[in-house]
This record gives sequence, C-alpha cells and structure tokens, in this order.
Amino acid sequence: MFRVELRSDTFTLPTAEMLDAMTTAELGDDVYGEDPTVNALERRAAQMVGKEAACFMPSGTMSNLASIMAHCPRGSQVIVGAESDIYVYQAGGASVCGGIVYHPVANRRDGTMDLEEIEAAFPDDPDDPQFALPALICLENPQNHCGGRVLPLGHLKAIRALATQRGVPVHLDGARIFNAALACGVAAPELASYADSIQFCLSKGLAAPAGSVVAGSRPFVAEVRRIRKMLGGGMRQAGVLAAAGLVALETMVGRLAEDHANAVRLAEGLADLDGVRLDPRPVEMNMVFFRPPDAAAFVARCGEMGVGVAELGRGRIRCVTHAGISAEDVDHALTVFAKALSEPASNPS
Ligand code: TLP
Repeated sequence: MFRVELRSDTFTLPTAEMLDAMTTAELGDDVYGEDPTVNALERRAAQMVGKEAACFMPSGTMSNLASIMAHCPRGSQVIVGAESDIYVYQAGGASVCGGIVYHPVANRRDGTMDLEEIEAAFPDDPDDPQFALPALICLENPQNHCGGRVLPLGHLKAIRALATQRGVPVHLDGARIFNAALACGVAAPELASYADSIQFCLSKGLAAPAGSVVAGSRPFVAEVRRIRKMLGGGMRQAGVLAAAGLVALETMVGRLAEDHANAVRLAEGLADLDGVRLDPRPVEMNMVFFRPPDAAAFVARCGEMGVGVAELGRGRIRCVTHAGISAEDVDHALTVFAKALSEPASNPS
C-alpha cells in the first residue's frame, strides 16, 4: 500500500461517518424501487444538480453508457471529445452494447471542441440514407485528459445552442462536477443546465466506496433505469452503498477546496524541481500534470519510495489530490519526487 496515493481520487476511502451510515441504512429491493436509502439519495442527487430525477448507478462508466443508450437509437452517432473519458477509457461500450458509432471531435488544450467540427458531423441532407445521424453531443467537465480543465461557460452555452438548433440532446460527463463548480464559481445546477442529462461520481473526490448518479428528466431517467437493469446494474439492497453516497453529498462537497489548494501546493513545489516540465497552465482543480525525463522510471522509483503516481498520456504524469491527502503528504511526495529525479535507479551497485 502506498503511503501517499496520488494516482487518482478513485482511491479515496469511505469516512467513518459513511461506514456508520452503511451499517444502519434502511434497505429494500431497489429493482422494485423499494430501497428507501437509494430513493433518498436519488432525490438529493437530482436536487444538487437541478434536475427532475436521478438514478443511482454502480459506476461512472455505466452511467455514461446507459445515458448514451437512452439518448441514441442503434445506428446513430454520438459526438464525443477525442480526449474524453467516454471515448478513451470506457471500452467502446456505446458501440458494443448500443450499436452506436462514436464520432470523435478533437479537444483543444482547454478541453473545448471546435463548433465547426461538430457541425461537420451533421450531414447536409439528413434524409440521405447513407449516413448514420448524430443523436447526441457529449461533454466532459472538468476535462480530465486535457489537464483537468474546467470548460468555459461560454463554451457550454455555445454547445447548448448548437445542439438545440440541430435538435439533439447534450449529455454531460460531470464525474467531478462539484470540482468544476468550485473552480469556476458557478453552481453545479447551472453547469448542468446546459445539458439534458448529467452523470456525476460519488466515488472520486467525494470518497464514497462506489457509485455514480445519472440525472435528467423523469422519462429519461426511467429509460436509464431500464437500461441499467439490462446491463446488469440493478443492485437490489443498494442502500448499503447509497447510504455512503448520501453522506458523501452532505459532507464531502464542502471540503473540495482543500484538495484544490493541495494541488496548487504540489504544482508550486514541482515548479522548483530540476528536470520536471510542469504543465504551465494554472492548476484549476485537484489535478497536476507534468513530464519527468523518463515517466516509467519515475513511476517505478516513486512507487518504491511509497508514493503512488501514474502516467496519463504518453510520458505525462498525473497527480490527483483528494480527501486522503494532506498538505504534509504533498510535501512528503515532493521530497520523494526530488529523490526520484536525482537518484533514478533503485539499485545502482
Ligand atoms: N477516470 C479514471 C481513469 O479512467 C482515467 C480516473 O482515474 O480519473 N468520467 C470521467 C471524467 C472519469 O475521469 C472517469 C474515471 C469516469 C467517467 C469513469 O468512472 P468509473 O471509474 O466510476 O467508471
């Protein structure tokens, strides 16, 4: 076990309050809609992102997949960022399970996509039967792979306007939506208002042991619930997990600023280390990206010294701060980084 785990905020452990809530949660069969704790979580989650209804899901991956499948008929296209988690890291689920074609559009360095490139996905003649028609635009905010970028509000509005004009819905992968809201000073319901549906994760910065939520209109969420069952995600006494999720929503959103401050602390320390090419853009949330001379050796060397870091993008290291990382942990990691850079080999003799 790493002493300082910076590979992802997915490594967060449930708090004592979550573990307590899990052992005392009132339970029922959620496939029958009879788990009161799941129902309470779904009501609260919908409210926190300003949507009509929500469905508790096992993971962010299944949330995105079920949302895409609920929006898109078989044989249609889903427009996604080429750097999005949906496109890069979710095993092609929409094609495999939904018969849906991914249409990747390049993400710029700030995470945004070129509107003209999105427009180009729509054929001039939608009645020409040769074409698979776009049925959905997916956004990711914050954009993980682009360096933890928070999308500018103007971009969300422009995508919304384009989608409305083209008559397609927008789905937001808001795995870390509360980090985005904090970073740009705009409340989560407003960020979600530019999308028809949103998924956000309870198991990342919010530290619940598992689970995500899809939120949207009541009929959309009913369809997601049917698809969740089809995908094998009906979890019966899921209140055990939802109880932790409720505690996560009530107690963990307010502390995310600490993680953002620790990420800035880490970036400032990295800027002083020789041999590191730090992403020069200001840190916006809980992620810091940099390039050491040899990423694989750096990961291995830090691991030997008890600090977990991972490559995300070729030769690029991503460090993620979270509830399990204190300012002292950041300082310890920086000491280890300095050693890993100056003494790269573990056994020189
Ligand atoms: N992302 C993971 C890795 O796959 C990179 C991480 O450690 O960040 N949406 C976004 C934006 C994500 O970053 C992730 C996880 C997911 C969805 C998937 O969520 P889970 O792991 O719950 O399926």
